[in-house]
Amino acid sequence: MSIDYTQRIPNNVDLSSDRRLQRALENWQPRFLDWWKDMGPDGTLNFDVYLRTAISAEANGWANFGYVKMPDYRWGIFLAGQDPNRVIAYGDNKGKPVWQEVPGELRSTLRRLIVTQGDTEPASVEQQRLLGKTAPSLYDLRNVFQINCEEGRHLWAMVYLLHAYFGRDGREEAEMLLERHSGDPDKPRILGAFNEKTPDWLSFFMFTYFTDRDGKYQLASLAESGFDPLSRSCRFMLIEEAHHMFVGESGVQRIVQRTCDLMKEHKTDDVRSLGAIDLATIQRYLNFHFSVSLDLFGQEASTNAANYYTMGVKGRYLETRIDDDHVLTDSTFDMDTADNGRIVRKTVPALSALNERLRNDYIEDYTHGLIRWNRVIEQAGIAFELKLPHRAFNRRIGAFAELNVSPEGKVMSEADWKANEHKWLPTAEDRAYVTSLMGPAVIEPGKFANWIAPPQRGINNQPANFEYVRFN
Ligand code: BYC
Repeated sequence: MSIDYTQRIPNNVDLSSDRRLQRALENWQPRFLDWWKDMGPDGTLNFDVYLRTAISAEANGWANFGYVKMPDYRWGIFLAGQDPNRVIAYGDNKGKPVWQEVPGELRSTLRRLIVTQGDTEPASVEQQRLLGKTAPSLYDLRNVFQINCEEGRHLWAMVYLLHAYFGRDGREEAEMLLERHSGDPDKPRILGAFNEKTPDWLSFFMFTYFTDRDGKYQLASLAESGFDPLSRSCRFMLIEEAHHMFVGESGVQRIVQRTCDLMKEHKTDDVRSLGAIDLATIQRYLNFHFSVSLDLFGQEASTNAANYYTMGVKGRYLETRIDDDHVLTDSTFDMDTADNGRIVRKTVPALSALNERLRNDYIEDYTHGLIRWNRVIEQAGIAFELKLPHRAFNRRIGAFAELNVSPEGKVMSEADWKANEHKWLPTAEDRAYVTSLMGPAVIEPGKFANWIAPPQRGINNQPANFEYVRFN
C-alpha cells in the first residue's frame, strides 16, 4: 500500500479506517513535537534542510529530496509490504502462520522488546542535540539532521505498534518514551550506550558506525519476529539505517584521510600541532565505542534470548538463510566466556547463546570498514593499523564485565589496567583536545573544518558547494 501523505499522520496502514487509533496517535503527535523542540537539534526550528523523505515503503522508495523545516518533517507510519504466506521460521511455532495480533501469552515480552527498541531512537537524538553547533560543514550538518529525523521516525514506528496492539499499557509506554532522557539521573534511557554523551563529531561518527550497526543487527533479528507488524516495521527501518552507518564509516574515513594527508605533507606524527586528530586518539575512540556497543547485545548466556527465540518473537540474523533445524534444542555453540578470572572457551547450548551469536555476526561485519580506513593509512605510507579491540575489552555487561582485559585480550590485574587505561581509552585530555577542535559550525558552502577531508561525492549527487542547509 502506498504512503498517504494527505493525512495529518502520513501512513501506509490505512490509519483513517481506525478512528480511535488515529485519534490516539494524533494526541501523541503534539507531545512528540514538543519533545523534538525541547530535546531535538538545538536552535534549528527555522532551518531549511535538504532532506530525503520516504515516498514508498519499498527498497527503492527514497527518491524524494527537498528542503524541509525539521518540525515539518513528515514523520509517519511506514511498514514494509505484507507477505500473506509468511510463516514463523523458528522455535516452537515454526511453520505456523505469523501473528497479525499479539498472542496473549507473549504480550509483556513483545511490549518489552518494542519499548527497548523504541527507547534507543529518541535517546540518540538527545545525545546528538548539540552537534549542529560545531558541524564541520553544511554537508555534515545536513547528515546529522537527516539521521535525527529518521531516528524520530523510528520512534514513530515503535509508538504505532504500542498504540495499535498494546491498549492502555502501550499508550503509557509511548508516553514514557518521551519522558526518559539520555543521561538523566532519575529517568535514564534503558540501555547503557544511550546514556553516554556524544559531545563531538569524532564521537558522532564512531557512534553511527558502531552503535547504529547494533541497530542493524537488532532490527534484523526483530524483522524475523512472528509478530508480523513488528517484522514489517523493522524491515522498513533497516532501509533507513543503512545511511546512518554510511555517515559513520565515511566520516571516520575522512578524518583518517585528513590526518594522513597532514602527516605526509608535514612529515610529522604530531598532527595535533596542525589541528588534526592523531591516529592513536582515533584508535582510543574506536576502542571505546566498539566495547560500549558490544554491551548492547546483552549477556552471553541469556535465558531471555532463548525464550524470545523459542516463542518466535526474535530470531537470528538472516534466520531463513541459515541451514539448520531452526529449533536448536539439540544444538551447541562454542564461545569464549569468563571463568575463575580467565577467558575460556566453552561449548554451551545454542539456545542460551543467541546474544553471543548475534554479537559474532556484528563483529564480522567490521572487516569492510576497517579495511577501507586502513587502506587510507597504507596508501599514505604510514606504518599504523586501526584494530578492533578484543571482545572482552572494557565490558560492563556479560561475563567479561568482571575481568580487566587489554585490547589484545590479555587478562590483567586491576592495578595493571589502571596503569594502562590511558593508552587504550580516550583520556580527559584526549576529549578536551577533540572538543577544542570543534569550532563554530562551518557554514560556508563547500568549506570543511581543518580536521576532516571533504566527502568523495555529495548527497543525491549534489556538487561540493551545495547549500545543504539554509539558515533563516
Ligand atoms: N544496558 O538476558 P540479557 C538501535 C539487561 S540499537 C542495560 O542479556 P536480553 C539504535 C537486560 O535488559 C538496537 N541493561 O537480556 C542505534 C536484562 O534485564 P532484566 C536497540 C542491559 O534481553 C543507534 C538483563 O540485563 N534494540 O536501534 O537477552 C541509534 C539480562 O540481560 C543491557 C534492541 O536492543 C545493556 N546494554 O538482551 C538509534 C532490541 N544488556 O531482564 C538506534 C531489543 C542487557 O534482568 N532488545 N541488559 O531486567 C533486546 O533484544 C534485548 O533487550 C537486549 C538485551 C539484546 C538489549
